[in-house]
Amino acid sequence: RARGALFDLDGVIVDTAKYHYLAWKRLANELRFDFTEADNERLKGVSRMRSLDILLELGKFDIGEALRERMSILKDNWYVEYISHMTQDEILPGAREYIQSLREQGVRIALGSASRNAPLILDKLHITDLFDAVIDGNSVTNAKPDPEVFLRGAKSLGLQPGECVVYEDAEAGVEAAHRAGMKAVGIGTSQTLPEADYIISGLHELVGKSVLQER
Ligand code: G16
Ligand code: MG
Repeated sequence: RARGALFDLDGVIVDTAKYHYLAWKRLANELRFDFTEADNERLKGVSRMRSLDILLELGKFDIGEALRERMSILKDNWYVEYISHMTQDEILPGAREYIQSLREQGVRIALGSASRNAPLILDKLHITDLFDAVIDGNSVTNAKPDPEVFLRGAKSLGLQPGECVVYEDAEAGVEAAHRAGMKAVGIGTSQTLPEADYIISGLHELVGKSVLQER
């Protein structure tokens, strides 16, 4: 039986990808090239600087470290402006109910996100209190698929990795979970997440079900 549940943020609890997309597109347009929603798929679950590198590669830009740093700050400022208008209504269906039900069953809950803006997003959604621990891009050195974020999550909850289950929408996150020695519930399809141990289309599917069924 799982004693800990580790949740990714973007794509699992909230769809922040649309705001990342708007901000990255704005940066691309400033640099005079287009950035499509299909391109944006490649950035899901990927760290901020790695995302910038992918974007610059698409625009065929080869620029130095100092300018890359400035561009990432520019993008982040726009992104933070977009998400500062977010409301509780943007929590994905079932996410709050499901996490709440796990808590009531005594399961410990942690966030395991690549985003440095995770605390702000949790605050905007009024769900900070649902988490016993928050591990995000501010405290993690090695991005997914490195298992660091989930190993730290388990540790913060006082649990062994094998006692935790991960909820992820990105392939890199599923890989990170496996490398941490955890089972991964994939939010997506068997096409997008072929390695996941269990596939659901969203957390709403699990509301009212026992955690036993996920392992
Ligand atoms: C999220 C998004 C990524 C984003 C990353 C870093 O990851 O999926 O697209 O690049 O966080 O975000 P920030 O620029 O806010 O630090 P996750 O792990 O929550 O899916
Ligand atoms: Mg994600």
